[in-house]
Order: sequence, then structure tokens, then C-alpha cells
Amino acid sequence: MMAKDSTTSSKVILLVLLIAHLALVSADDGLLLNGDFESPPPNGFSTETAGMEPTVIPSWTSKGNVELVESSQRQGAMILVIPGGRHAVRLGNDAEISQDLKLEKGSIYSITFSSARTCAQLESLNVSVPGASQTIDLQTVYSVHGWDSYAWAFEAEDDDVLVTFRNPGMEDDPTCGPIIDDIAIKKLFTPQKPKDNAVINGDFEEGPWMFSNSSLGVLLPTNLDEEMTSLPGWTVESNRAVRFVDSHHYSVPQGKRAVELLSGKEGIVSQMVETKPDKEYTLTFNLGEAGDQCQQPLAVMAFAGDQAQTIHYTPDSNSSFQTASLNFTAKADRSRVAFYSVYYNTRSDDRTSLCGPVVDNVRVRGASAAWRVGLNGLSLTIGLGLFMLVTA
Ligand SMILES: *[C@@H]1O[C@H](CO)[C@@H](O)[C@H](O)[C@H]1NC(C)=O
Ligand SMILES: *[C@@H]1O[C@H](CO)[C@@H](O)[C@H](O)[C@H]1NC(C)=O
Ligand SMILES: *[C@@H]1O[C@H](CO)[C@@H](O)[C@H](O)[C@H]1NC(C)=O
Ligand SMILES: *[C@@H]1O[C@H](CO)[C@@H](O)[C@H](O)[C@H]1NC(C)=O
Ligand SMILES: [Ca+2]
Ligand SMILES: [Ca+2]
Repeated sequence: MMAKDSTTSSKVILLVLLIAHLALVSADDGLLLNGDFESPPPNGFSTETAGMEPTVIPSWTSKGNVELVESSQRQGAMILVIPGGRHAVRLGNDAEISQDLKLEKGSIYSITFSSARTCAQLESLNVSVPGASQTIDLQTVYSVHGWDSYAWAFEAEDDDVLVTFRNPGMEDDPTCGPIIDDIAIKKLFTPQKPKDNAVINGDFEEGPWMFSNSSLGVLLPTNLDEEMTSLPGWTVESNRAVRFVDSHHYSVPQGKRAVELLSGKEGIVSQMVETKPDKEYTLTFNLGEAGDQCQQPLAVMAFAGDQAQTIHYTPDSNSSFQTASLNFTAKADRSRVAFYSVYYNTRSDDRTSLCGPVVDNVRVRGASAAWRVGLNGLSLTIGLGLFMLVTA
């Protein structure tokens, strides 16, 4: 009886701890307050008063020509693109919206948001928090739907952080300007470096927030700061983005996440890994297709230390990926590992949306470590063989 009671109470404690933990996590990660702009303003959604008086957007502060737009709304001959639900916000020239976030000082966060261009060609968005900002170029529309999701990472300098989205544009038509929707946040952690792998987050499982219902993945624009990245461990060192994809909507070689390379050599993802000079290493990775009807051929250029090699995607008949490897001898105590797509691929159905090869499960192992793993595999095989002999 006593024993049973104590296990019951410890189960209850465990449950309470679990719930407390879940509550903490959910307070941080996910959609911002009215991050999808579907909460009605005090006077209801209305397009008639647009531009006549300042728009009140619940949970947001706005400055300048900010407008709540609706899915059936037209702009000239064009129907506005709303990334999610029925409403989104449009920022006119120099207009901005901001929201105060309660975060953990010193932690790194990634903001995911969806954005569509309207009439202007050279639209961009300046996302900022105190002490950091990035202007995200919306000129390239990566998907045929007319909108994309992007991620941007920053370090919280305080427990209270004001995040601001501003349209820095000065167009002739002041109502032209980017549409924003579905803004979410995620606190990032940097995975430990595995013992037998010099690559951090080589499986790409840690990354920005992704909505489980969004099938377009999340674009990771240029970020040259290896500390402040939405994809811990990795930098996007090119002027075009790479796409973070999930296994709900794409073929992913390992786990739930991977990276799809877009735009040929204009989309480079890389990492500096710790190495010992003059030691031999092997880079291995999975090279796959995303299952998004990407027109073949697919190939990557893989870099490891001073080695570079083009690897064509030629999987076994039933697989959506293959394993590739590249040997190199380290020249310094840090070696660069990098990937880009050899071709500019587009989807075969719309011939417009950018796509490309998928990279996952990136490992860099010292030659001796690889040998040891090989030995273990061998002894396991021998053991299994003996076992089968005995049981036969
Ligand atoms: C996905 O879900 C989010 C959050 O529930 C919602 O705001 C958004 O409109 C949805 N997006 C799409 C494309 O349906
Ligand atoms: C983006 O906005 C921030 C904050 O207002 C500003 O400091 C920064 O200069 C802007 N960047 C660009 C490129 O306009
Ligand atoms: C591929 O799958 C088909 C049907 O699922 C099966 O008949 C065939 O043997 C498989 N081929 C290989 C090489 O695994
Ligand atoms: C890479 O090195 C390993 C030994 O460390 C060797 O078995 C393998 O064949 C090499 N691969 C290539 C492509 O040279
Ligand atoms: Ca919406
Ligand atoms: Ca993965």
C-alpha cells in the first residue's frame, strides 16, 4: 500500500513538473499575439475606412500607412495575396508595426514570418530589435504562391524586447508595400557537438519555427554571423536564401528537418568545424530530393577543407536520397564545410518555384574514428553471424 501510494505521488509530481515545463515552453514558442492578424480591430474589419484613419491592430503598435488587408481585396487589377487565413497587414512607405515581447535576456531567438510583395519590384522589409536589424529582400519570389516564409535570428539584449517590421521603401504609389502575416518566435538552443562528429547541428533538427500547416518551408536569408543564426551552427553566406524543410511536406533523409539548396551557387550553407591540422577526415552527408517535383538533374558542390567535389543525385530506385562522402586533410584547426546546388532548378509543375537538392545528416569524422566505427560494425556482424549459427 505504502509503496503504491509513493509511486502514485511521484507520478503526480512528475505530471505537475511536465505540465509546468510545457506551460513554460508554449509561452515562448509559436505565433505572437495576433501574429496572424485575424483578431478583429475594435470596430471590426473594414476596408471602407482604409487610409482615412489610423488602423488599430490588436496587440500591435503601428506607425505610418499600415493597413489590414483582406483575402478578396484588389489592388488595381491584382488580387492581394494573403499568406494565411483571411487577413494580413500591409506596410506603406516607411510604415511600421511593432510588438513588445517578453523574452529571456541573453538567449537567441528566431522570428519566422510570411511576406508577399504587392506592386513594387524592389520591396524589402527591415526587421529589427534593439541592437540588431536585418533588411530582407523580397525581390526574389521563391514560390509560385506569391509569398514566402522567412526566418531571422537575434540575441535578446533584455527581458523586454520590441520587435519592429518596417518597410524602408519610398515608392511613388504610397499604398504599394509588403504584406506580412503569420509571425512566430522560437527560442533556439545550440545542440551539443556529438563525440564522433565535428559538425554542430549536422542533422538540421534545430532551426526556426515552422507552422505545421505551412507547406512552403522557411527561407533562411543571408546571415554572416555564426553566433546569430536561425540554423544553429550554420551560416548562409550567399546573397540568396536556402530553404529549411520539414518531413510533413517534403522528403527528408533523416529526422524531421533538412535543408533544400536553391538558386545554384547563389545559395550557400556552410560551417567552420574544429579539426586538427594534418589529420585526415571524412565528410559524409545525405543528398536527396525534396519530393517537390523538382526538375532533375540535381547535384551539389560539396566543400570540405581544401577539397571540393560535384556530386550528382543518383539514388537507388526506391530511395529519395543517397549517402555521399569526401575525404580531406585538415590544414588548420578550423575547416570549412559548405554546400551549394550546381544547377538552378525549378519545379516541373509550375516551372517557376525554386527548388533543388536536399542535404541532411552531415558528419565530419577523423579517419581513426571512422576506422573504429568500422571495427565495431565488423564485430557486431561477426557476433550476429555466430548468434544465427547457434540458433539455426
Ligand atoms: C497556419 O496556422 C496558423 C496558426 O494556427 C494560422 O495563423 C495560419 O493562418 C495558417 N496558415 C495557413 C497557410 O493556413
Ligand atoms: C533597419 O532598421 C533599424 C532600426 O530602425 C536601423 O537601425 C537600420 O539602419 C535599418 N537598416 C536598414 C538597412 O535600413
Ligand atoms: C522497390 O519497390 C518495389 C515495390 O515497392 C519492389 O518490388 C522492388 O523490389 C524494390 N526495389 C528495390 C531495389 O528495393
Ligand atoms: C576515404 O578514406 C577512407 C579511409 O579513411 C577510405 O576507406 C575511402 O575509400 C576514402 N574515400 C575516397 C572517396 O577516397
Ligand atoms: Ca492571416
Ligand atoms: Ca535531419
